[in-house]
Amino acid sequence: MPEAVRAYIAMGGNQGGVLAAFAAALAALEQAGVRVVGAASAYRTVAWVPPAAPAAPDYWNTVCAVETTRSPDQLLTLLLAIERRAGRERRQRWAARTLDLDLLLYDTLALQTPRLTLPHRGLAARPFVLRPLCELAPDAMLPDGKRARELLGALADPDAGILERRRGWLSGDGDGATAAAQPGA
Ligand code: A4P
Ligand code: MG
Repeated sequence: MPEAVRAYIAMGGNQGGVLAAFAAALAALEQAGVRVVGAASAYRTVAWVPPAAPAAPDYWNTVCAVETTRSPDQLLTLLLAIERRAGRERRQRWAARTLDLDLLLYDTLALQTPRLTLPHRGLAARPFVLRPLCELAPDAMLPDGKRARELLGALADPDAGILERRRGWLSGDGDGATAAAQPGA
C-alpha cells in the first residue's frame, strides 16, 4: 500500500451554485477514496481576466487539503472527471465556469508534463489562491523550500481583488472555515 501524500487543490467557479459545487466536489473526492482533511473559507473575488478579454462575473474561490495514495496524474484525472460531472464545459479559455479544480501542490513535487505542471503555474501570483491556501496551511512547502506564506507576503497587495470571505460555507455553522471543516465528519 503506497503511503498517503498531502496535496492542495484550488477550487473556483463563477457560474451557477458554486458553493454547492464545491461541497459536491469534496464529497466526490471522499467517495473516490481521497481523504479531505481541510477546507479554507470561500472567498468572493473579482474575476481575473487577461487585458484583452471581456469582463467576467465574480468568482468564488477556496482551497482544500487532501491525503491520497493516487499519483499526481491519477489525481488530476479524478479532478477533471469531477469538473465534468459539475457541468463544466470547456468552450474557450477564460469562459465562465461552474467548477475549476486545479492541483496546486502535491507534496513537494516539481513536475512538468504536457498534462500537468506542479506547482500550479498560477500559484505564486494569485491572491485568490494564496489567501485561502495560507488560511489553511501557511507552512505548506514548495519544491524550492519556500512556504506558502512567503509567496503571499511577496505579493504587492495580498488582498487584491478579494471582496468577501465566507467562513463555514461547508458546515453551515458560520465559523467552521478551518481544518476542522471535514465533509463526512
Ligand atoms: N494542467 C496542467 N497543470 C495543471 C494543474 N496543476 N492542475 C492542465 C490542473 N490542471 C493542470 O486546464 C487546462 C489543462 O491544464 C488541464 O486539462 C490540465 O491538463 P483547464 O481547467 O481546462 O483550463 P482553464 O481553467 O480554462 O485554463 P487555466 O489556464 O487553468 O485557467 P486559469 O489560469 O486557472 O484561470 N479569477 C478569479 N478571481 N478566480 C479564479 O478562480 N480562474 C480563472 C481560470 C481565470 N480568472 C479567475 C479564476
Ligand atoms: Mg483548471
